[in-house]
Amino acid sequence: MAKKTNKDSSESKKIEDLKKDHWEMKDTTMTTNQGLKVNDTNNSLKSGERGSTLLEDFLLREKISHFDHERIPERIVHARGSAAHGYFELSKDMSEFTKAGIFTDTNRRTPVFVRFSTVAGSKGSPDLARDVRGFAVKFYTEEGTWDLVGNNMPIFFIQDAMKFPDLIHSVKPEPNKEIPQAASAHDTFYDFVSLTTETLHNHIWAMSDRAIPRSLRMMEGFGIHTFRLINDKNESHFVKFHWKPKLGVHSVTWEEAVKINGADADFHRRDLWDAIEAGQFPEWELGLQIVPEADEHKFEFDLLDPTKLIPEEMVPVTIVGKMVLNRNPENFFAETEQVAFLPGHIVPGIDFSNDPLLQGRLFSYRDTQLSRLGTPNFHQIPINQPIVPIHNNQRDGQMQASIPKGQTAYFPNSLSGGCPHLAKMSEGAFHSYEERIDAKKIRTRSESFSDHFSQPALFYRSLAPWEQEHVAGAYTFELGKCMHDHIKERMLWLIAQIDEDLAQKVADGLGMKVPNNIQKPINQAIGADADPKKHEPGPKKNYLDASPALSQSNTKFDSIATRQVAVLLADGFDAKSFKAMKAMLEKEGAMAKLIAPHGGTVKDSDKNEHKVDAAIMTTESVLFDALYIPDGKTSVDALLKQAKFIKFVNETFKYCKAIAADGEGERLLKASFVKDHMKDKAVHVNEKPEAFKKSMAQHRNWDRRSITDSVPV
Ligand code: HDD
Repeated sequence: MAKKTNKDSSESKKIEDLKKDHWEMKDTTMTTNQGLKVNDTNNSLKSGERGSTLLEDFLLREKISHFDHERIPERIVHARGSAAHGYFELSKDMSEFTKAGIFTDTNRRTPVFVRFSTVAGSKGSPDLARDVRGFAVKFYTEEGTWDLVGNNMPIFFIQDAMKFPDLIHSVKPEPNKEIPQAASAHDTFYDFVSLTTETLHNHIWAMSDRAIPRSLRMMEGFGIHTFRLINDKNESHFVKFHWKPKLGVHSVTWEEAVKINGADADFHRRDLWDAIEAGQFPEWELGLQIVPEADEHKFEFDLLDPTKLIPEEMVPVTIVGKMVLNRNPENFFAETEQVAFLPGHIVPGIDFSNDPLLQGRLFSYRDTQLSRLGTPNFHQIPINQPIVPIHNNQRDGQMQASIPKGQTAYFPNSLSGGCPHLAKMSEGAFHSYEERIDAKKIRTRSESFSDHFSQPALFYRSLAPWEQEHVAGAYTFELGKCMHDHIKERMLWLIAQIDEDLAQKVADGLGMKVPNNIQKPINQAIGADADPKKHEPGPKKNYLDASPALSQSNTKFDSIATRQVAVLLADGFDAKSFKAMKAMLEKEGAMAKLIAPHGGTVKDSDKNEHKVDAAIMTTESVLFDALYIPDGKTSVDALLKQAKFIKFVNETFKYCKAIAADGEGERLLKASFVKDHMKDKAVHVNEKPEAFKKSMAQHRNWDRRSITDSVPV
């Protein structure tokens, strides 16, 4: 078992390590990269005041040349991302299953660096694209670095890494016109999906609200693949990793997402940064689903198939610890851009399974860092360095940043006393799990991977009615953006295999019929000589009526912490009602943001000045979780003069958010669509702040949704 460590010193190890590479601007004089003091960085060296610039100007050349090379290739997928530092702390000793120090030492705080991302869009694409979110965690453990490179959905689109380039080429902008950016709603993606039925499970998740999170802090994370845990007796158990957010799983609606992308393309990035700066540290529990080796074949699906989840109702998730993100990076490029995650980075006590998607990933990530970061020495970049020392005979290469001493760079040697010498397993060396293998070398897909409809159907059945409506809306939107009817028909036929009502709703929206005599789209993920019948997805099976854990309607609704409340006000607003509401919001960790007809400050009825957070022209309702209008005649008179305040109220109502008004504030509601819905359970006029709090904690009042289509915004 790993030795016990001190909690605080272990958490700060990576932070201290990074400090060696920090440098500050404060109290410094400008120099060149050679340390030469610079006295003019504004003018090039010329032959006379109005003459040509001289080639001799090394100051100009150094500055411009460095600038010319400032960019590196963006990630081929997951280019758009945001990251933070933090720690993982174990609460339950798991030494029965694994010898990994991170899962056996409850005294340890393991430093982590976590990067969240969208998949399809470029580096500058908007945050609220309908997309899977990457959830990559780098654990700097005492036994070396472990990367858990997951997503916010528990399954993946394809079963074999060999299909990854096809999947990504189909969803990326179409190659002739480089359109559309950060969007799956186009023909090539649906051409591929409809011909590759294994994609349907991840695809229906991507059509659900999971693909448009309210915040990166409010989404789950999953390791997806089945991995192995290995204990000190070298026994293996299968395991799946789950991250569960403390704030619950919450999303925005698609219409909001579209508007947020225009109002604040950095919505998620800003939200993560601001929460950490405000000391509201994002937090997740880590849960493990553990399956004994002996139970490997007890399921209706194959544990090695990454398009399948193990319902929590079949194998419970054991919470073993928590992760807290408590520090923003110092520099986006040095840390967030240059961090390199590799699923192949594991530590003793954790091992791979034969999932063919995982196996291919073990190659791809190292390979991609070579072109992205340009050198096999990418592990020397500060953010990528482990917190334990490295000793081996690998040498040289571009950007070698360390200076290995001595005469030898080979093993075995006697000239360096045989060092670095090999480590025994008893000294903590890694040793691959000795899985027994007796098989033919064969290029095929296991027939046990052929059920493609049962789990999408389980997912859809498990959703609340409002979630199901969002799924139907998403399919309709996405297919509505496709130009080719034969692709839409194939999709409708496939959706009908998942759920006939769902297919009918989508067909109605598209103005089409669900085809029943279509030539079945066969599973094309097979070789040219394989027998398609053996791989054809059969009709859906029902081995579990519903998995409540899959629905966001069963998430946490116990807190309004970090929620953003728009307070609409102008000079003369009532000091007393505002103070009571603000006190409640502050106590609960929510943020009151003052929105006024102008920037600067506003005065309350007691003549106190308050700083305005945003003038109405610079902000939009979709950036907030709820709305409050304090009492005050002159204040509300001023709000009524600008139609955008009424739009603000209408939109807040349309997207089913909580609204509160005191005294005169009711007049703004009465001037809006809300006037006929004052009895709505999440509209609070002259009620105690507690009532507003309860509605906000529900995230949305979905009961309202039957009327919201008619709200004119
Ligand atoms: Fe991948 C990046 C997650 C399958 C090839 N992937 C990347 C990132 C995440 C994932 C979160 C961004 C890491 C970061 O923030 O730097 N990828 C997944 C998950 C998968 C998956 C959860 C399936 C379960 N990926 C997958 C396959 C392949 C790749 C099958 C190739 C065969 N992924 C890559 C890559 C990337 C990458 C091209 C691009 C940038 C990078 O690696 O560092 O190698």
